[in-house]
Amino acid sequence: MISLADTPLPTIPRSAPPELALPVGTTLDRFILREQNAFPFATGELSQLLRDIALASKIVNREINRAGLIDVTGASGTDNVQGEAQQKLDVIANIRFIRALRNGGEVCAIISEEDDDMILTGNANGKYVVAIDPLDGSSNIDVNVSIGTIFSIYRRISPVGSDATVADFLQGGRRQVAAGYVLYGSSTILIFTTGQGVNGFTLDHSLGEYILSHATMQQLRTGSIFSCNDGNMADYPDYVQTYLHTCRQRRLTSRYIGSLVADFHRNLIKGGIYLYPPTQKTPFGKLRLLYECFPMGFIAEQAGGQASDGQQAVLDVTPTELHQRSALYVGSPVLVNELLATR
Ligand code: AHM
Ligand code: MG
Repeated sequence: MISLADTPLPTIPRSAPPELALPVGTTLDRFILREQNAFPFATGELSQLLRDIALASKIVNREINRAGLIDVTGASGTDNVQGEAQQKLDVIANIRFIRALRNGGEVCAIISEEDDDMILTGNANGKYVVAIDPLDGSSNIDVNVSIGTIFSIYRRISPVGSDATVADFLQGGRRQVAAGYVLYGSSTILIFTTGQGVNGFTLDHSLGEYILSHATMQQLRTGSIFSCNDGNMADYPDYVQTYLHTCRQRRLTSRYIGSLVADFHRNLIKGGIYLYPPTQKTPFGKLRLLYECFPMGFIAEQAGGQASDGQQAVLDVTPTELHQRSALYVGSPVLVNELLATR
């Protein structure tokens, strides 16, 4: 029998800022409150917004888990703004997140992968805007493979009390105040950053609570995994093909799920590089800058990783359109730099 004396004490990572260091096992609510208290003038609105996202993700998680039972798999019969067929769960997740953010009151506008136009929430006094991919990795929904939610939060630049504008979303990746993702995998995990490092919270289903499980996450400097859609190889820029050839020569491991969240998360923990280069079909890259590349770039950099569009740090790309696409190379800094050195 294990006695309490045998149970190892919770670890506080040495790199966590002292005011934010909390032991593994802390609830998300307590963690958010502690982060908020570290900022003397914080009003609690961003904290509430993060709680709204967490709540919506629990509901989406429930829908995903029941998917096979309640006829929510398969195509919905509609297309999104990119002309891609929407899955029923894409649509359901979109509704859940928008409803949570609208009801919360802190958000004045949302852009979503599933909606052509900016959505005004009716909360003109909300100080924040949110860019979201409610359910990423659509092709995996029907086959029980990991999928995710990705979100990015900005403080609005338009006057509080007025309607939000597109410019609120086009501030640039370095102006994000928070970003994160939820991975619906073998467990459900919420990872986010507010610019104070990256922390991960695993959903304890019996409690219905997210619990701090991955404190102060650090991207391994290097690794042995490369992740890309090999079928597109012939379309990739020459330098990417050359780099991938060297990965094979070095006997690195190829792992590709086809869900950005899942591929990114694995490489964050195990060390590796994720690549989505331009292709003939998607000459500017497939991934969306505002709700895929920027949030993942912010998380990567906060964890000590690197994210590039092939020309510059992805966070330095100037956005001009809400649904703009970008190439993305992200992960362990040694591997990303090796790739960029082959240009
Ligand atoms: P989605 O937002 O429509 O799901 O598309 C984004 C996804 C990423 O999660 C994934 O990395 C990529 O598209 C997979 O694309 P492909 O099937 O072309 O490899
Ligand atoms: Mg997506």
